[in-house]
Amino acid sequence: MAKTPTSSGAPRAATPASVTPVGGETHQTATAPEDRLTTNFGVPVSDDQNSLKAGPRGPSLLEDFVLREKIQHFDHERIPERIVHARGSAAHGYFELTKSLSKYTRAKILTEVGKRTDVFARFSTVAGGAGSVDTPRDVRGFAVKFYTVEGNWDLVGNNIPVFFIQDAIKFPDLIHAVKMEADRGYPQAASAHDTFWDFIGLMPESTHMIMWAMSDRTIPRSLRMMEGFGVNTFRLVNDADEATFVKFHWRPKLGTQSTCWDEAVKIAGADPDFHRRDLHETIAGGAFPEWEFGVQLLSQAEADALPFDILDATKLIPEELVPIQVIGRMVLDRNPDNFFAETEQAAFLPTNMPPGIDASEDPLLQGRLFSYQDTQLSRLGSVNFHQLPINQAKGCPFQNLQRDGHMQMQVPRGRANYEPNSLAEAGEIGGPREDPRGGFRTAPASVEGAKVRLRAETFADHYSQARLFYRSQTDIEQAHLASALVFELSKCSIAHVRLRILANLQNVDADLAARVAAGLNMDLPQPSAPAVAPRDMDASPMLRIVGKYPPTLEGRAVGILVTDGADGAVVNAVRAAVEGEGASIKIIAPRIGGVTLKGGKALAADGQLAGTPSVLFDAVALVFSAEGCADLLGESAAVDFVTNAFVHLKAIGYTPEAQPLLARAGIQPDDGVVDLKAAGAEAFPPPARTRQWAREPAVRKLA
Ligand code: HDE
Repeated sequence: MAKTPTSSGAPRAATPASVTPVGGETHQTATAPEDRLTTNFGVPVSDDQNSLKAGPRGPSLLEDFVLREKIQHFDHERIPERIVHARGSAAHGYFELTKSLSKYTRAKILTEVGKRTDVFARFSTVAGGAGSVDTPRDVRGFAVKFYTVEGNWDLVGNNIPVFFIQDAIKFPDLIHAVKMEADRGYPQAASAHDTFWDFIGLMPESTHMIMWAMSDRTIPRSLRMMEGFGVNTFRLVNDADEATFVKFHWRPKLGTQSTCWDEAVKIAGADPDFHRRDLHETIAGGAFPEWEFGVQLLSQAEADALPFDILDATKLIPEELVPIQVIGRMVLDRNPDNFFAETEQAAFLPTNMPPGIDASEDPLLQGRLFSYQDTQLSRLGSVNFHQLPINQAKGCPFQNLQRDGHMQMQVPRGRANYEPNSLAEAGEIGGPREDPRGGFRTAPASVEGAKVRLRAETFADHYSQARLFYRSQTDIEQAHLASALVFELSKCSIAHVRLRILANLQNVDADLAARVAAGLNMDLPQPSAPAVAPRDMDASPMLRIVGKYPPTLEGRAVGILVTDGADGAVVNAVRAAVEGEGASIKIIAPRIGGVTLKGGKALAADGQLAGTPSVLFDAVALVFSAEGCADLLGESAAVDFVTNAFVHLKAIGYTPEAQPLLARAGIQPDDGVVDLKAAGAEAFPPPARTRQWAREPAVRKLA
């Protein structure tokens, strides 16, 4: 039968409330003005299903402005992604000061105890594109925008306290080297390739950062479980214009926690959005991530007494030398309403500093002071990007005599767009005026010397702090670090690239170099000649993760794999024990419709086994019936579920009926494998609070 054209035309899957079926066809009734779909200029749209055609089967007409506007807007929906840190996730929240720094700064954000200031925090990977996965081995960005009453303060940091290079002029080279190789366009979001390690081998100043990058810090368990660092040295400036050097630190309440490398790789396949989902879901669920905010403060004299230069971003100040004072906290309690408008359009600028906070002469920071403002022009396309809601100064008004430009959203009033002007004397609008006392004043640091392109000699020691980091790690962490180097260098096809790294590593630690060489099955070359002989420093246990790990299940996720006929009482007991410690539970079943428990009660599933592997959890429990277990013995997803939980050093709780699956997976039970019937569900949380480090030598050959 020929289809009769109607104004609303296309068949609809469901009948919306406002649509009344008439004579077998659907017709839109009048819609209230406030609910109306309109064009961008407010013209009500009568039909959003069909374009305008010359006859029902004829060509579309150019005059269809509704179609053209919609398609044109769609065509331009993307903006250039960030050249670095393209992949990111963000949240809103607040910062609360707990201790005043009024002796050191006049910034209100650091002197008004108890005041809550809105913040927007964005976490990111560095190397991958906007659509890349969340869990590569990579440094993480940790950028916080404080909407203070004296203008925005952007603290644009990383989850690692030092950086690869000392001078901004090398940044494009570093990033070109780590990103996809120029001719082939791969690998994405990975440092394990020739060009990166070629550059690193030729830049010994990167060695300290490489120690951090190869540690488990670069495979974080969650964005909620990362430290953050301002990295560069900044200044605090008080009312008397006296300056104090400052390093900024964020410490997660849940502790710094990481994944295993094999796990991170598998998470990338199981859930490429692992970190983004985790942040969104926990905030939506009301478990708000929280960080302590701390500072290390140094006078000029204290800075001068350090054995390294605080203007060198490849160096940290050990906490044992200058303690971190905790002065506040940040809580993230609201997800963005719109990813593009907020997370994507957020523009962080290290130049956003309120009066009382100032930059140092760190040559890396100096380059950053130019770069971020500049990059927004190509990314956001207009000098008016500060007017986007996410970038606006929300804690105070912003007003000046800058005018016009692409996408001016404001309608400035009056004739005066210049300063000075005297129009106020004629009763007209004069405009805002400078404020010599309250305005931003640069710390009056003295500067002298000839203009030179030189690296300061105080920057020349490239190995002492790399050695400090490596030797401060636990045995487990040292083994992970060495193994990461072996993994990465094994992906390099050019032999001399590997050799140069081995030559440099010997200046860090002879044992580390030997372990990596053995892992590569290569002979150690001659050590490279360091510009300055490395010194031994006192170990800094604060640089570890293992041992600093808080023994808690809080904020973590436990998966319970169930089968038909499973004992619901055990499921409930595990749930109560785990949720009682602040962790979340997901029920995983062979089929998404869930299972029928012993006694006939239905239990809904949150995930299906094949799509919900154990890599997505911190610990797992197996609550099976004997028949259910027998069914799973031929299911590789079930065997992998158990094997991976075991080799990723997780606690496994099980009912005795699950034993055949444990046996099929070749599990040799240890302290982290808990019989839920014999020991009770309450025996499960203690081993689940941490990884079973003692198990590792039995499941993995580390370098
Ligand atoms: Fe960045 N960096 N960076 N960076 N950076 C950018 O700015 C740059 C550096 C960091 O979530 C870009 O808006 C130079 C150190 C974060 O939006 C760009 C140098 C640290 C983010 C840029 C550095 C960072 C960026 C790209 C060497 C840790 C993401 C998009 C002098 C303290 C912020 C943008 C967000 C982003 C330049 C080095 C952290 C190109 C030139 C060191 C967290 O402007």
